[in-house]
Amino acid sequence: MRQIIIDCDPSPDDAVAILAALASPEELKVLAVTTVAGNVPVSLTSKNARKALELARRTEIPVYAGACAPLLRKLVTAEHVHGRTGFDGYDLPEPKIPLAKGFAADAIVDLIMQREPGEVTLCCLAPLTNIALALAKEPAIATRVKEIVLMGGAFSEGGNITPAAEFNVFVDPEAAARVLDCGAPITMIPLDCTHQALTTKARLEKLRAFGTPVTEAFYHLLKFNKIFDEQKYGWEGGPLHDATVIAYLLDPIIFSGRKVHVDVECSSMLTLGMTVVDWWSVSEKPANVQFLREISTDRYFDLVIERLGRL
Ligand SMILES: [Ca+2]
Repeated sequence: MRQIIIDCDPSPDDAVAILAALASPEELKVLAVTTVAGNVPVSLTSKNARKALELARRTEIPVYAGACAPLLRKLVTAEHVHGRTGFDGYDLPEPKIPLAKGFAADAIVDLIMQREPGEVTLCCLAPLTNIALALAKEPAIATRVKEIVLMGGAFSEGGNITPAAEFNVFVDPEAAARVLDCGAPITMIPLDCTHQALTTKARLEKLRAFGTPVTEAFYHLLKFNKIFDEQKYGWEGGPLHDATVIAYLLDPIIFSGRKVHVDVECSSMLTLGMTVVDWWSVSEKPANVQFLREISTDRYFDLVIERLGRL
């Protein structure tokens, strides 16, 4: 069984990832949820994470709030996609559980260092600010984690916040660069995969058919959440980005890719936050990432929908 920490900025995608993990107790043990500023400010991502845990009746899982701004830059958020609350589209009750005491990056360090090497997997669904801060406090976490699995970046798909950059990397490119350089085993799931994974009407109806409070809420949240993407891209549905990280842990065969070197552009005005993927190893730099480029979308949705239906 993998012990995981989920670092996130909930929007519904992140919440689907959290709930899919909680619905998989044979494979995953969720040690904590840590939150960061990203899709919306950290006060709201921290609230949304707790709403998701209360919906799943898993209020024993601690939620630690983390960084309210990127390492060096002003925060860029995505209310234009997710609505003002980050959770627009379905009214979940205000959370009753309090935040856990302490700062997310400290909790990440403690949870990893208190365990044996290779026990904890970091699941990163947001700008990587908390992880970079944790590495700054205790660089040894890079050699203690089993793996870092992150949703972020893009290769040939282009960007979703600028023409060149994917949102999570763009918001805190210095943090992303620090994490990619840390030496831990890293698996990266970019837009090249997630833009194939669309919440079509048939998939959302299949989710709703379970008829539980969880599936009903996420039917509406995902439906609202994907309106922007449907209009922007002209697709039938929007990408379900973040749950790919949990799906990878549960069934890695869903994905394929290769080990490559990835750098992050941190200085260009034009391509800030672009992930430069050395697919053909032209730089001969050693690989720092397992970069996943293909996804079996039906298998992905079958898995995620089945897990949410358990709750
Ligand atoms: Ca996210």
